[in-house]
Amino acid sequence: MTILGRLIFACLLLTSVAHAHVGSKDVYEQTTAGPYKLYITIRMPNVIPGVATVEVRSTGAPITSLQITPLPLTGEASKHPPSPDTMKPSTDDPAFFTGAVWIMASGSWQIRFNVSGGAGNQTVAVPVPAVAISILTMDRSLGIILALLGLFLVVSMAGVVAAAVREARLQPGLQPSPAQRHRSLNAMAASLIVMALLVYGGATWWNVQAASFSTNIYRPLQTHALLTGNHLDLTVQPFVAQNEYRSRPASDFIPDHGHLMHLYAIRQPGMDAVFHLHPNRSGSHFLLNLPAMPPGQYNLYADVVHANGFPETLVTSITVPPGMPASPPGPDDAAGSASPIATGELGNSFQLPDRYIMVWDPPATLTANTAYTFHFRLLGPEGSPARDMQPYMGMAGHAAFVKTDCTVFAHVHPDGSAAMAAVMLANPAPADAMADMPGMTGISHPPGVVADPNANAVDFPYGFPLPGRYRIFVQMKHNTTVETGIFDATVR
Ligand SMILES: [Cu+2]
Repeated sequence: MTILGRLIFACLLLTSVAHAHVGSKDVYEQTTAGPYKLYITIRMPNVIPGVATVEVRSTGAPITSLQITPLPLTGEASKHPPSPDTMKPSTDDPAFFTGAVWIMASGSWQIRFNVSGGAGNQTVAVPVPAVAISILTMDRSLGIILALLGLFLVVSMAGVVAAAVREARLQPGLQPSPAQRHRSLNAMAASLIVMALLVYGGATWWNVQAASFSTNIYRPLQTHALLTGNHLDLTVQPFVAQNEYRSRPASDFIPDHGHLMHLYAIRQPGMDAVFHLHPNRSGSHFLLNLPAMPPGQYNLYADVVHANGFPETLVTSITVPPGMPASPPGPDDAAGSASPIATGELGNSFQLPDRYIMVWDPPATLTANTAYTFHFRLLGPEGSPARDMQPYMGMAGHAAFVKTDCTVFAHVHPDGSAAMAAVMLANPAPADAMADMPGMTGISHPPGVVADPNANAVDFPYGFPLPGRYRIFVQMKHNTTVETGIFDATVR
């Protein structure tokens, strides 16, 4: 298969591995708690129950003690936190803390941080979706060793039973009679049958447990796309589990930075056209009249957040035919284009259609599973910093990190990779802090809002989950224009 063919093939298979985001389970958050500034990395386990490891870098007021508590994000259990665990400061760097917490059940969780220092005590919470994404399998050689040891146990047990029946009541020095030998053979056969039944029962129990665990493996809600003319109809199917707690409806979504759904459409395989759109809900359908789009196959990544703060990225695809009719884009919709990934890496300075320039100041090296702050700036046509900046959907910028084989998709904000709606559930704002932002009625003022027209730079905390090639789509707004800068990254 050619590289192109393999890419298309991988992209068509992508729905099998997914998460809140796709293939990007760790949570990176940059948060402030009073005078304290924390860069938090939460590495979620692949299996539930499992251990989440937590790292915190403190850059604000000095911290003397940092405690962490895992608890459900919503519901009665969220009001009764267990006793907290204390994070350990690093011996070489007292501003770097590590810790670990057990996540006991799947669902919408938060990790609460109790921060203490000279500037008093503060609390801040980071939402974490807890899902099993793999089954731990036994190493083959370990399995063979254990099977041989098990066989040895069964055979020795039969030997012990046979010897006991044959010789337990025999006087020293005497030989067992033929009748005793006969009885001992019968006893050995009977004990082998009993143990075979025990082993069989154990294996059946194990298989039932393993089958029930495999149904716990997370899959995003099934989503089907139907394109008629330029009318897109996304049908979202609820996930119904025997255990009601694990069910996920398709009708309980809450607005996340002003919209029930944030839909990224990325043309395949070149990733050379991207659209950030906002369909409207009608029952279990999301509807949208598409703007002008170049023809081709598009992967759709739709971010939604359930009422309990559990975020999901729904994945499907559409084929846009040549000459598709076009509707005017919505006020928050944005589009961008670049040369296809196969034609080589884009530079760190991206020329926008209105002659503005978006610049990426990349870290010196990029390695997988490392927490970074991604820094972007918007320059005017003369190359000086843009002076007409506006918040885009309440924030200084929005970024999507997408692996070129489609196995990773993460929609990240200046606060981090957690869904903004879940962050707000985890950190309810006091009533007087409510801001009346257009389209965000009833939602507390999101952190990270830019009100300064000269603030032409944005930071995104994030870490790539896997080595490979990625395309980064960054959106910033100036005046009434939403700009989409596109950059390439190779991660080792
Ligand atoms: Cu966003």
